[in-house]
Amino acid sequence: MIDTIAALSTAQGPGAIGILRVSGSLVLPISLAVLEKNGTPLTESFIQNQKRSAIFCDFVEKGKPLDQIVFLYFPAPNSYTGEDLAEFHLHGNPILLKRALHVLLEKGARPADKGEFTKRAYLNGKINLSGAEAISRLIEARSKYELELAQKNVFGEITKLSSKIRSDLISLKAECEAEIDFSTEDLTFESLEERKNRMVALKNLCSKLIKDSERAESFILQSTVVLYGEPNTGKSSLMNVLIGKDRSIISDVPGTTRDYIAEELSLDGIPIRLVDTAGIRDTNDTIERMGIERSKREADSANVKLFLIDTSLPFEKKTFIEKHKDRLLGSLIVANKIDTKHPSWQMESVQDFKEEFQLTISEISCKTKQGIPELLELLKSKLTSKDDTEDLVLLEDRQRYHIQKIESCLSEAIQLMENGAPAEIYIQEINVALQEIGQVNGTVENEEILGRIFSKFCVGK
Ligand SMILES: Nc1nc2c(ncn2[C@@H]2O[C@H](COP(=O)(O)OP(=O)(O)OP(=O)(O)O)[C@@H](O)[C@H]2O)c(=O)[nH]1
Ligand SMILES: [Mg+2]
Repeated sequence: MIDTIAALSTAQGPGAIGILRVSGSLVLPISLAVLEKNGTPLTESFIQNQKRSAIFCDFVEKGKPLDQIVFLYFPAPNSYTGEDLAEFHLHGNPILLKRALHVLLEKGARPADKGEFTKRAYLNGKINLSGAEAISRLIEARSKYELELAQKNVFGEITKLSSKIRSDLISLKAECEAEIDFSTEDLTFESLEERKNRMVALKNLCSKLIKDSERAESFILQSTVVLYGEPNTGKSSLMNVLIGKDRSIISDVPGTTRDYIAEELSLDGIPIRLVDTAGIRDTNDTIERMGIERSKREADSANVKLFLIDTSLPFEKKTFIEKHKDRLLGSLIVANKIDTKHPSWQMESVQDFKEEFQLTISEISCKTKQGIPELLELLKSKLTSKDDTEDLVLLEDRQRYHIQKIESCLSEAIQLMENGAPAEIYIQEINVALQEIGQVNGTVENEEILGRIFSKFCVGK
């Protein structure tokens, strides 16, 4: 007898439909107690005959219809959790859904804990741990980029990688065992060297995975967007417009911002660190020069650079290119002050150099806010563009921990081999690495660890 859990599986708040999900041994009796069609309770054989099909019927409380619903019954083991499971698709009114959930609880279900449906799916072998974690990430993803990484993992990227690591470790282990059990006469220097190379390759794969994943995470956690350009182009003004408050001092005196200023904000769910910098110019002022150096460093490490230009000044393409050519390639140029633009600034006349340097140019005015929504769209697409991030894989902290352990086991084994240790000795390291890789996809049985993993989920998942 498996206790029966129930929860709202769709988002809180009004919606066209809201789905209540129930899983466990009592799914069928509970469903029979609340479902009617044309005033007659549904029968068990009717539901059994319509398994995994939509049944249009009424949800009733003590004979009183609450809603017309679509009901789906998934008998074990062919369900998300691997247990008997039912979905009640009601109209998405939060009060109605709360009432209906209450009725299901009265009939014998209990409220599900966070992630309990997925935890049951894992315990019943429906999904591995990496898969479960990927689903959680998929649901919670706050940006298009994070979503893409989560999708890769839902479709088994981590499982694939860990299977490869596992099979390489197994063949290394088998080779070492053969050497221990049988004669070593046939072993040549080349075959040992070849084994070591394979260990090194596997260790490098783990290191790359960890590094890539850290990079992916830094993109997800926070991207840095730097505003840079010559003094007085309106960097601080744009900073204030984007964060919606007067953070940076604005003045018509060039060199107002003397050091970089950073603010954190969220752009449609993409967390960014926005940095206003000191205008870049030649100066004899030591403090300002230090500020410019610091600003350049910020710009170099940014994910996106917004290079501001002042269109109220005469614009001469040749001089501009000469002055800035090192920084132009792939830049996002923000042509500011178009409310008062000089006749020499024309989008048409910069078309050719736009192509040459693969520039994106956005015309804005911090004063009238013209072009700001378009700039924000551009910025968002830059931040979530795949470019050089296409191959990255995202490991959850737990997975990264195990991969790191494998990496250090392999380092140790390589070191031992290089010092002439026999296979009996370094096979220990391979054995530990094998235990670790098992944990990535899940041979985790420890209730506390599982509790920690699934508590990150939302209720109803
Ligand atoms: N007309 C007009 N003036 C602007 C616009 N944006 C900024 N300004 C003015 O340009 C001057 C310089 O603006 P800041 O934002 O301080 O420029 P900055 O690039 O931060 O300058 P530094 O900190 O000195 O490098 C100020 O007088 C602003 O009011 C705009 O869109 N239109
Ligand atoms: Mg400034």
